[in-house]
Amino acid sequence: MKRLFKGGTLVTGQGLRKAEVLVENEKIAKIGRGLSTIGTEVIDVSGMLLFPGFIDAHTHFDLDVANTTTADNFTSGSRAALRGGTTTVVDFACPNKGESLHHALELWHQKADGRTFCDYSFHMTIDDWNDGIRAEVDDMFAAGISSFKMYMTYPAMMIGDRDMYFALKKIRAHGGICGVHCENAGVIDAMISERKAAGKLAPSSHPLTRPDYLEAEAVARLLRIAQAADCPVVIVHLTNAAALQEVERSRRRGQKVYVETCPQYLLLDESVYFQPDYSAAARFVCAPPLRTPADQNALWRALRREEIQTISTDHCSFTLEQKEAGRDDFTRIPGGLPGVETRGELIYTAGVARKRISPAQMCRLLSENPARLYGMYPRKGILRPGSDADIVVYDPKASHVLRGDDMIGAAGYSPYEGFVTSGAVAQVWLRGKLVVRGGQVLIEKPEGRYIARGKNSL
Ligand code: DUC
Ligand code: ZN
Ligand code: ZN
Repeated sequence: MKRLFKGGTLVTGQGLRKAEVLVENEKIAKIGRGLSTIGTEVIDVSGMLLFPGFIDAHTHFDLDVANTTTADNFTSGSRAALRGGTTTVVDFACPNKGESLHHALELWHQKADGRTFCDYSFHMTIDDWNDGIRAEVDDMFAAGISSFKMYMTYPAMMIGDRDMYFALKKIRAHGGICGVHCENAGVIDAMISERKAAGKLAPSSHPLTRPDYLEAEAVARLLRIAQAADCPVVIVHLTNAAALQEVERSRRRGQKVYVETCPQYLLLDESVYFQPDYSAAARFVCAPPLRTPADQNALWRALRREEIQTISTDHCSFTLEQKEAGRDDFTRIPGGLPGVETRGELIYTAGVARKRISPAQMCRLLSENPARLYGMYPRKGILRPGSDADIVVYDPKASHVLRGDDMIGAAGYSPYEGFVTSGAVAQVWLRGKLVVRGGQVLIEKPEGRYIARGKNSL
């Protein structure tokens, strides 16, 4: 089957290019001008932008958190992702402490295989360090898992400095990469106990007990540990200006550091936690918390200067009923926001249409850089001959209002209720097949494939 996408403008990591795209079965066969239409189905994409399928390298589907399970499993989460133009997700396989990495990998395959609408892969979480896990890291690379994750907070998953150092050295020996959730666990814990003792149990205590400088402290400490281990790291979901300064300091010393941020930190601010209505505030609880408008500006500036390499979502969805668990105690609110369904339109609107970033930068942030960083390039992340034909057809002239009621993800609400988009995802093609048109997912059954990954090439 040959299809010719004609009349559109390609968005590449270098800029815009008027060209036709010939797709043959699952792959891109040719890109050029005046390509022959003989024997092809012509897809008229006049006036449209064509992005490489977006990659979301930070999702949590079907994850048990705080005695509950995320609203989205791999099926509902990946359908929502596809609808928003995301054709590949990289989720976090997460062993319980004491369990093997192999067990976690098997479990995540059980959760995802045959149930996922978009292509998918896994990072592996390391929350413990011993000879067994050290040996298993070798096996992970053999299974196409070249990226890992560690937490500096959350008692169930956090790892100490010593073990983090050993784990980073091991990952470095393979040329792998590690993402780290950076927040200072001890002081956050102390501040939480102070607020609880004072009877201050509302959602407003959430940001007050997880301040920006305690994220910056953890970033600085991680980067010194990474310096000792001589290992490149990714600061995941970076939220604020103080943390960015620590990254810049370590880059000036010559360290290789990558930064991810998320739409919620660019578009929402901490004022939402101070609403008197519990449900209105609790729906925004995530960690790290939303920050200030000044932090948002610092993140946009850093995106424009290319000090931040990727925008993922940290999609970790809970219904408002699940968020009720913290009505009498903010620490029991399951943390996380839905985001996979809206990332592309949010970043196009707030970034490209408002001229904070260029279309080429958006292409790099959502597609090319995550593909390179996580070892999927050039199969994913770029429109070029030989690549998977994952294509987002974006209509820059359309507009619609984001409504929780219209979302197909399972959270049942959107943090971006009422947001007016500039442009819209018009079509999504997954490996040469039309899977979304006009907001409708057209396929009935999950067709996502597991993507074994190689080394970072960013
Ligand atoms: N933060 C959240 O809010 N949810 C999931 C994990 C995380 O780090
Ligand atoms: Zn995290
Ligand atoms: Zn996360």
